Amino acid sequence: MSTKSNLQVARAAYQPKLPKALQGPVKAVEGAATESVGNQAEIKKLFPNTYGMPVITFEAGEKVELPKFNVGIILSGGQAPGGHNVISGLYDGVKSLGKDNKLYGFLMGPGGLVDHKYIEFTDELIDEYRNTGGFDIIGSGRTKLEKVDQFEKGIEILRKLDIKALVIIGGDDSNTNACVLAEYYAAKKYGVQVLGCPKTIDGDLKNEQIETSFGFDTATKTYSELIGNIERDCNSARKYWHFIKLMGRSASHIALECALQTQPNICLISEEIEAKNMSLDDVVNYIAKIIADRAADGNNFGTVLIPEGLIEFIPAIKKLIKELNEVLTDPATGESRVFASAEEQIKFVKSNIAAENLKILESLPSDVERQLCLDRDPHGNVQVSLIETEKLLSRMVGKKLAEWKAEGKYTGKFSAQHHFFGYEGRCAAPSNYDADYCYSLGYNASRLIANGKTGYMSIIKNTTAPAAEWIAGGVPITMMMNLERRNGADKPVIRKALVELDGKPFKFFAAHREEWAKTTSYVYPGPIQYWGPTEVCDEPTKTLQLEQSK
Ligand code: FBP
Repeated sequence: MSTKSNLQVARAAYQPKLPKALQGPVKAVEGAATESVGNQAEIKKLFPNTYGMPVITFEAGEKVELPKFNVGIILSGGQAPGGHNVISGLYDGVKSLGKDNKLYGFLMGPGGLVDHKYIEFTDELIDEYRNTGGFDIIGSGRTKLEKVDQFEKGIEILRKLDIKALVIIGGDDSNTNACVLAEYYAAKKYGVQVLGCPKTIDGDLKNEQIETSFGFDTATKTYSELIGNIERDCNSARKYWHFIKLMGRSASHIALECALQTQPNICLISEEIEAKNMSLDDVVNYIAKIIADRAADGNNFGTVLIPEGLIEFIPAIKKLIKELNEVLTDPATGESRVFASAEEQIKFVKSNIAAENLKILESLPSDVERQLCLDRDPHGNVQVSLIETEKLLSRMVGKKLAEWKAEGKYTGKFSAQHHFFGYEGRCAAPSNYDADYCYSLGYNASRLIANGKTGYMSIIKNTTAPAAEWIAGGVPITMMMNLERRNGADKPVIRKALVELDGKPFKFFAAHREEWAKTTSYVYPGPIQYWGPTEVCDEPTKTLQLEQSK
């Protein structure tokens, strides 16, 4: 029996679109020297070999014969739809510059480079994975590539395989590390170029040069399909409030995009909650009020979207979490304190945190209180993502509504259902947008390599226009950097992009949310379409459309 669906077979034959400039030989057009987004003097000092380089744009050029070269690639961090297309684009690009050129893939993330675990890509292998979701062709991992001994282990295998350039596909942290590696190899004159590629469903790796991180388009379309299906069920049965948590770690881009696509009754935006200094009780009141208002119209149903990082953006809880992280770390070793029992740990926490934080902690439901005191990640931080915010909020809202009912302020019925969408979308088969965007990012990386660039990220711009008009090039990674405090020290990092409250996507949402709260204005986006009218199949995210609208 075949292990492929008919859709997979047909999709394998899809030829991703390329920007016009990448359809033939290119020449690199260089802009002016660049500066980092912050702490210019410090970043320049830390990156003497890769600071200040110009932004590159590719235009049609003359064919140049290049000596044979090999390239390596790494998938880093969480999965995002389109990773296989970056690899197939890079493979095709590298082969188009010389049929004997080779592409190697390091296995299971950056660890594969350090542990010398790799494969060589072949036509057969690449053809198996064209336009498919997932990162399974070589796997991914979260090993942080940031230490000199790792860089040195890396150069051993890069030399052995005669690799001229390494492409790291990752989010802000992985690209920060790619930049550090590029600088290290340049300083050591090792002759290996290092390039990055912007990936993450979270959508928080973006700036003036990077329009969007790949995977955001497909993941949000997948979640929006599911949310739309729930909304239709909700509007049919008219008896449940659906509380839907959406992945995205810190930033609320995913929740906002899904709200723009599906017009739910409520969507919380963590960045706004922080800016308005709202308490958990304020958030609960906000939701309960909308539920009560809809109940007054006879609508005891609705949908609430909740961003994964919400809890950490509530200022009072943020302060509490910060103190919990501190008191549970042993200052002598920098490691997590060890306790004989959970009860002892809770007792220690409660007697060592400030009174105002203790009050906040004890105001939370007891299971959340326990989780905050006990569960830590390998870095000793509270595991905020484990908190089932969707259940926490619905429980607190239910309590509030019961109080209002007792006071005669609310007469409706409240019954909740809970959902968490994250892994459902990270490996979905890429939309046409992501298939084209990722293939172009990979193909474009081969041109950056051919032009001898290092410390650059592959970029494709103008992506709300037809693909032929997309602009290909590269941006120096140092341009996106500033210093941030991490584990008690200032570190150069790529600035994470949170939802901008004065940006067009949020403003559009804010202008419509009252209407969406009161009336049932659901939009049912349906599944991703691969063939059909271009306005259906090639539509970029609402976020991008609004950001690029004049
Ligand atoms: P990346 O930033 O590495 O792409 O990962 C993002 C993400 O999908 C977040 O949305 C989520 O919080 C996290 O990864 C989950 O991580 P894990 O895969 O380790 O469970």
